[in-house]
Amino acid sequence: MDVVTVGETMVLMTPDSSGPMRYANEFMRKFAGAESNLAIGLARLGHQVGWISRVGKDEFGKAMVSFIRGEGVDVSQVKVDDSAPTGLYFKEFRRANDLRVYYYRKNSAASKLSPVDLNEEYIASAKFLHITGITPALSDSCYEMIFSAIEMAKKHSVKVVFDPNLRRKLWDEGKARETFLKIASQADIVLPGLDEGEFMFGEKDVEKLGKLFIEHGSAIVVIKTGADGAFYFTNDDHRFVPGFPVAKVVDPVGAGDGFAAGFISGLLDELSLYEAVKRGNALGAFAVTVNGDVEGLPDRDELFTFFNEKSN
Ligand code: KDG
Repeated sequence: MDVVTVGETMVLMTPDSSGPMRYANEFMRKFAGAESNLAIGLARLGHQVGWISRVGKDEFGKAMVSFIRGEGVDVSQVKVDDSAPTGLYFKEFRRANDLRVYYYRKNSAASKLSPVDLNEEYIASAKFLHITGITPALSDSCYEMIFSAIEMAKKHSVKVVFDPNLRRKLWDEGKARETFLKIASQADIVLPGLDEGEFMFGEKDVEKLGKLFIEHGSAIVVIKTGADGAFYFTNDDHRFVPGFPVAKVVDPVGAGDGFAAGFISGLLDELSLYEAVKRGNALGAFAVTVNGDVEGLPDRDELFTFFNEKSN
């Protein structure tokens, strides 16, 4: 296994029309979750990825697992729970630059994830463990599970990648900050947006922020600044890597997961940090061009064609 990730995926309902959702009568049904988005992005690029989760014993759970398996992700560690439903969320395109999400995920099957759902050998078989700051917000058992997963990874020298994915609707602010700082101090690689970095350390200046993350314990931190690009920092190096402008952003949700998939793919292919961040930026740009979190993510051929076109 190249990468193992763990977290909740939900049924995603998107109205066919924009505007207030109360007037919507028709919806598209998709699946989305930061961790499975990352897994799908990596699988499309040919990497071996496993997703650990729980789904309800219901039609949505069955369809979700088929979809993620169909994308080439290993789902052998997904458990089916007959006492809780698969989570659901709605994405409302209210008006330009006003996208809202509504969760129906409380007490979902995935919120019952706990340390017993982790198979230590499975985690040990990976090069990277990917986690997000969404999962510890879902329940006490999810919180515990995340720290057990980190502990298992560290025990077997599996590198921990932390993508904060701050979802304010799920958190008490103080608890979120404390949890993110605790995870960041244990992670090898942290991938915050600039706003998330500011949330964690109360610092807006990107150079100072990069330094704070490194002092806090990470070997690599990549601070994303949206379409502009991203800055990477290590103990002895830092650089800005420009992004790829997109003519029309159709759906910004999932851009960060695309970035994480591209960046980790670059590390797996042993690219330089600069090139790995560039691949992350490219996948972020692909993700936003299509409605849905993962539908726009490229396979290897599409990605290389994109880079060739950009260099001509
Ligand atoms: O990164 C996008 C995902 O975060 C989103 O589609 C759903 O996982 C999700 C969440 O919890 O918000």
